[in-house]
Amino acid sequence: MGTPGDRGTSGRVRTALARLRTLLSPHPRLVDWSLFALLLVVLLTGVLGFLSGRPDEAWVFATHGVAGISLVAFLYFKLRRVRGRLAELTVTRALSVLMVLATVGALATGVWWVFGGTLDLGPWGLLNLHVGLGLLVVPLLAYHLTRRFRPLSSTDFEGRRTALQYTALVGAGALAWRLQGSANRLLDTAGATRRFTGSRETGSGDGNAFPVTAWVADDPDPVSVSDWTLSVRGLVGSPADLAYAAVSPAHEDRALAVRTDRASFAVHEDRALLDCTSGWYSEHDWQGLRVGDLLDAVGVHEDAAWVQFRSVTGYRWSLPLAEARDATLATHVDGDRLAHGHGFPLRLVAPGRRGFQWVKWVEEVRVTRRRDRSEWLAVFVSGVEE
Ligand SMILES: Nc1nc2c(c(=O)[nH]1)N[C@H]1C(S)=C(S)[C@@H](COP(=O)(O)O)O[C@H]1N2
Ligand SMILES: [Mo]
Repeated sequence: MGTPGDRGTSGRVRTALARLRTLLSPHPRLVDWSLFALLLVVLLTGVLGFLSGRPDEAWVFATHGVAGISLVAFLYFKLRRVRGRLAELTVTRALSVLMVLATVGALATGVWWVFGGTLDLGPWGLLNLHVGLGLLVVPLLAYHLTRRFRPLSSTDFEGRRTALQYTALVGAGALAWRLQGSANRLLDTAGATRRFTGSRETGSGDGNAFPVTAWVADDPDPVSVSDWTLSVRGLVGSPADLAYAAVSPAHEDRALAVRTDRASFAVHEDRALLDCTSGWYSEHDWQGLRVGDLLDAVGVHEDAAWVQFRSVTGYRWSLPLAEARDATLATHVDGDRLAHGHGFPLRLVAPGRRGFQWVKWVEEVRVTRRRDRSEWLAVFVSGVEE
C-alpha cells in the first residue's frame, strides 16, 4: 500500500536493481563454475588455516574471507535461477538444498564470528560449528558434481564484459572484507580484538588463567612426578630418562625426585602466543628447558630430521629438527608451575604453530629421520579409544 508516488519510487528502484543484476550476472554455467571455484578456495584455505599462525601466513585468512564474501553474490544468482526447481523434490535436489543450507550456514556463522558472536555448544563453540558446516559441504559438493557436471564452453565467456563482471564482484567482496574491519572498530564489537587468524585474546600474561582445551577427547588423570620421567629416544647418541627435578628450574622441587646422572638444564624463557583453532589466543612467558639444550645433552645423529613430542595420552606431534631446537619444553607459565590442565609436568611451546601442536603432558622426545604420519590420526583419536 502507499501513494502512487511511493509505488513509482519503489518501482524505479526495482527496475534499477534488475538492471544491475542483468549487468553483473555472468553466464549461468560460469556462475556455477565460479561457485565451485570459490567453494574450493574457501575449503582449502579453511583447512590450511588450521596449520597457519605466523604473520606471513595471514594471506590464507584474507583469501578465505574475501572468497567467502564473494560467494554470496554468486550464490544469489544461482538461487534465483534454480528456485523454481524446488516444486518437485527428488533425492538429488534434497541433497542440493542441504548443500545450500550448509553453505549459507557456514557463511552466516563465519560472518557472525567476525562480528564478535559466540555460541555455547558444550565442548564446541561458534567457530567449531562454522568448520563443521564447511566440512559438511565437501561430500555434498562431490555428489552434486557427479550428478550435475556440465563442462564450460568458450561461449560462456563474453570477453571484456565477463572480465568486468568478475572485477566488480570479487572487488566488492574484497571491499566488504576491508570494511568489516572498520565496522568492527567503529561498533567496538568483540570481533575487534581478533588476530589475523580470527582468534580472540584471552588471559594473556596471567599464568594458568587461560582456557584448557583438548582437541577432541584427551583428558588424562593428573601426572604424578614421582612416576614420571622424560624419555629421550630415537636417533640420539645416548638415550636418557630424566626426572622432573632434572628438567625443572633448580630452585623448585629439589627434593621431589632423585636426580639422574645428567646435568640439569639452564632455565629457558620464551614469550610465545598459543593460538587455538577453536578461536582464542593467549600470550605468555613460558619457562622450561630449550629443546636444543636437551638434544645437545644426548647428541643427535647426523641423519636426524624430525623431533616428535609424545604425550602420556598417545597424542603426539613432530617439528622439523631446526625448529624443534628453538622450541621450549615448559614446566612453568608466567612463573607459575603449569596446572594439570595445561600439561604439567611438561608441555611443548612451539611459537608460530597452532595450539593443537603444543603437546601437553609430554613424556617422550623422539628423534627420527622421517615424519611419523600416524600423528595426524592420533590427534583425532587420542583419548577416544581409552
Ligand atoms: N596431549 C594433548 N596435548 C594437547 C591437546 C590435547 O588434547 N592433548 N590439545 C591441544 C590443543 S587443541 C590446544 S589449543 C592446546 C591447548 O592448551 P591449553 O589447554 O593449555 O590451553 O593444547 C594442545 N595440546
Ligand atoms: Mo586447540
